[in-house]
Amino acid sequence: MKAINTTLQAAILAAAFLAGAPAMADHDGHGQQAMSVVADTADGEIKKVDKPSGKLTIKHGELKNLGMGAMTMVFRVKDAAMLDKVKAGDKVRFTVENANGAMTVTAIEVAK
Ligand SMILES: [Cu+2]
Repeated sequence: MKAINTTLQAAILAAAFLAGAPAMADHDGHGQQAMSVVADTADGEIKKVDKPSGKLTIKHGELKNLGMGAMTMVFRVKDAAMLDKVKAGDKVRFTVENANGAMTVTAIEVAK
């Protein structure tokens, strides 16, 4: 029975490796993010900075991974410090994650 057990263990290890492979092949160096999180990066223009509620209104270009065309919408920000980096009228390049339906800006920088 020992040989059979070893074969079974090898098969389980192979299956575990294959199941993990797609996460390691993630794009743009976001390999550490959970597989349930979808993210994309787009250009946009800040329309409003709402510090009290920690939200940004951004007119954004297409966010293909998130299934959105160009539009103006309100995003949450992951870190309140992001609200101090931008002001209405700024052209920005930003990354959005859809974490369980909550569109959250996880990175933002003013386009030069
Ligand atoms: Cu949108």
